[in-house]
Formats: sequence, structure tokens, C-alpha cells
Amino acid sequence: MKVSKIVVAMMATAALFSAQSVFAKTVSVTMTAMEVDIQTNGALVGGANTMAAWTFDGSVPGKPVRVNEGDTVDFTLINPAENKNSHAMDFHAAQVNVLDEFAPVKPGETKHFKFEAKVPGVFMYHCGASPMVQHIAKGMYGVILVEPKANKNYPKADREYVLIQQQYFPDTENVGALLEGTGEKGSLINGKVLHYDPVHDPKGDHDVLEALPGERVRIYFVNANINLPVALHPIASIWDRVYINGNPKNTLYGIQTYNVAVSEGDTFDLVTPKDKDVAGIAIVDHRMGAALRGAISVLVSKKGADPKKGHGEMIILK
Ligand SMILES: [Cu+2]
Repeated sequence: MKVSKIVVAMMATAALFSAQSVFAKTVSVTMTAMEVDIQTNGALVGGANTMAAWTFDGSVPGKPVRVNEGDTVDFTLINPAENKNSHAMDFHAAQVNVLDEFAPVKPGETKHFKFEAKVPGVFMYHCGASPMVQHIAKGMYGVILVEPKANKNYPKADREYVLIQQQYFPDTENVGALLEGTGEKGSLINGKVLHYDPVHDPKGDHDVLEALPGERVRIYFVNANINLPVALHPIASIWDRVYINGNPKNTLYGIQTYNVAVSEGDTFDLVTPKDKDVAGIAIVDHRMGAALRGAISVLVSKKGADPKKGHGEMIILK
């Protein structure tokens, strides 16, 4: 290698490191384990409309955590004394010691740890306290988005939405049945049966995802099921790109259905039809037992779409 090339390479490396040091930051995240009742719409599939949930911060799923590749997450888990159970945090984006950082926290105690989010993508987080199957089935999960560095294979999205799917078990006290997978009544999307589907439950109060015609809509999807993969398919569309694990280094193009393993998170792009004033697209788990009992999310592409949806806090619709 000529000297000039070496110098250029060194400068490029130095620029890379300085860019990282300038932009990498520490992000503080605090969550409180809360054992509360939440709304599920479960009566639609033979369960109850409320669930005695265990949660991060009182919602199912927990709030999305969003950081950039290279950032340090400074995390605190509070388990208030009034809770009856130990809880824990397992961030799939972390490379730490399962016996230390992810260890259970007793009621009345607090756990603090840090990790660097070195790998970009869509990662599940969940409670890892025993029995883990019950803590997940009762709602202790969410997503941590680790934003990839600039990548030519990763065009800017016009809208972004988080969808997290979970098997719905009305009876979460029977841990054996959770492990066997018996007693499943349907699916929860972001904590509710048919959360974004006014078509199959016209009398319900269901919001829908929205976009303008011709927009690139990016779905961050996590399979928080206990036992079953998800066959994610956009009815009346095709995934323009699927980024396996949410990492643009792993990009697939022109996919009808992509199988998402239990605990996997992936990023899915679709482009709404530019030539239609109105277009409905239904994002489903094509396993029919899951779709028709909860895992259908309607995306409406139309002129005059709500400009707030798919941005900021509204990447996850309540
Ligand atoms: Cu827990």
C-alpha cells in the first residue's frame, strides 16, 4: 500500500472513531415492575376483557427503548415493595452476565446496570424471573430499537410503527399449560386482541395504522409468543424489504411472508400504493388461528392521513 493510501486509511479510521465518540451517548432508562390489571379485548375470543398483568411501567408491552448503535444504556429496574413477585430485565441487545445483570430483583429492591448497544437492530426485552414463561405471558416484554449507523441499504422511512405479538392465554396461573401451549385463545398485538382491526370487530373501538399514498412504512416487529413462530404477511402488499434482526446488513427484497422465530425482532418495509387514493393493507400472522383470533393489524393508506401517526411517541398506537 502506498503511503498516501495508508494516510487516507488512517484518517478515515480516525474520523470513524471521532464520529463515534461525538455521537455515542449514554441513555438512562428506568422501569418499574407493576402488577396491575390491563385491558386486553380478550372477551372477543372467549377470555376476559382484563388480565391480571405483570408489566414494565403498567403497560403491555413496556415502552419502546430507542438508542443508536454504540450508545450506552444505563438501566435501572425498580421492584416496589408492594409487588408479590421478583422481576428481572433481559435485554436481548446486551452482552453481559446472565447471573449478574439479568438476575431477579426482589420486591423492595432495585437493580442497576449498564451495557453498550453494539449491534444494531430490533431486540426483544423481557422479564427473566422464574417462571419466565409466566412473566412473559403476563405481559413483561417490549422492544429495544438500536438504530443502525448510516447504510445505503436502509432508506429513510416516512412512518414507523411497532407491532409486538403475544399468544393470549386467559389463564396465566397454569404454568404447565403455558409451557405445553394449551389454553391459548388467540393473539395480542401490542397487548390487545384485534388491537388495530375494526373490520373483524366493527363495534369495537379500534385505531388503525395510517400512511399517505406512496409512503415507505417501516414496521418493527417482535414475536413475543411463548411457543409459536409468526408468519408475517401484509395482505394486499409485499414486503419491499425485510431486515433480519432489524440489521440492514441482512436485507431481503420482495418477500410475501417472513417467518419470525420466538423472541426474534425484524424490520419490515412496505411502500403504500402511490396510484390509489385509499388502500387498505392488513398485516397478519398468516397462521389462521392467530390471525382471526387477534393478529390482524390494518394499515390505511389515504390522502389526509393523520400526520402524527407513525412518528415520535405514536410509533406505538395505544
Ligand atoms: Cu417479571
